[in-house]
Amino acid sequence: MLNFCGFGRVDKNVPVARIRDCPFTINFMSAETIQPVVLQTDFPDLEVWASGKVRDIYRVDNERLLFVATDRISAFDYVLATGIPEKGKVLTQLSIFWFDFLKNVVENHMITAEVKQYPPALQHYSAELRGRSMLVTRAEMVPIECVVRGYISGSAWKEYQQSGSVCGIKLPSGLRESDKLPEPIFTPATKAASGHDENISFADMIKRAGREESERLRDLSIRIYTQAANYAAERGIIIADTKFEFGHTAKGLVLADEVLTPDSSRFWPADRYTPGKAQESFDKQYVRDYLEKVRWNKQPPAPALPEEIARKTSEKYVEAYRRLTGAELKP
Ligand code: Q0Z
Repeated sequence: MLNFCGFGRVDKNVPVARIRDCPFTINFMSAETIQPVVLQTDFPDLEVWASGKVRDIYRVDNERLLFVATDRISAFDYVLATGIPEKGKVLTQLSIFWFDFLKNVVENHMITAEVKQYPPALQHYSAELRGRSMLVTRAEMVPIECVVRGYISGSAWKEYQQSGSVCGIKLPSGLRESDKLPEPIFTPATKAASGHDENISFADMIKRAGREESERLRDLSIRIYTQAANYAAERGIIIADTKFEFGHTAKGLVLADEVLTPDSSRFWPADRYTPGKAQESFDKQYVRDYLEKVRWNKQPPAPALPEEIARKTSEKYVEAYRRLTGAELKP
């Protein structure tokens, strides 16, 4: 059983917040149901395949896995004590949107997200799984994080200031933090023992994955990013950078894991874009501002968030989903 949790480890002994429809009479005409925030999943008859800060993967059978996105949120490397309503649904449904949007460019690992089409053994979890899960084909994963950057930020900005290069790619001099790059660059990384990703050069990637595969992954990653970032820009969201994961299945090379979500990418609100400094985060800015305000020392345990911060953050995730897809989040 793999565990990718690192710092954000969720204690499996903590009681589970099961999702159960929670009826509240809103008015005389209708009884609406409120879905509780999901901090943990627990499917006792399924084997955990991998667990991350935000998502849990279960083994369904030899060929298939079940991805479940919780409402957990991480900031400054730790999972916070408070969940963000709807966040797991946004991550799942945004990935589904992008898989469809990108199907002309690349195959993907998704089988279905319709719970009714899941195997019979999963049907008694349908309430927990609806809207936030995906049945996928198990893949032989490529052990490289395929990162594409259209703007200079984060670890790339640090590397550039020290060396003028990022992952061995020489960049023009005089770039400011958050500047748009002349063209998107491919900056692969590996999962280091520390749990943090370590940037590697393309030459290093070739040593690990071979030339043909590396060139294919690089060209595909750049095409995917370019198509998605151009689309998002028309909708007021800058995708500054993003991380893709690929795997091999019977279909050949497929796009796997989550794609182009706020958790795997930097989303910036285009109308506030101001190069020369770090940018506001589309989704996590209220959370970061709050954690700075209370002067959390960034050591565990991570604090809880006030209800208003969680609610406003939830609204940002849902807004990103709406802007990018033009549709409402499904329940
Ligand atoms: C993805 C990860 C997560 C922790 C394994 N189709 C696939 N087949 C086999 N393995 C994976 C996939 Cl996507 C796979 N990860 C990354 C995701 C929680 C780690 F939700 N690990």
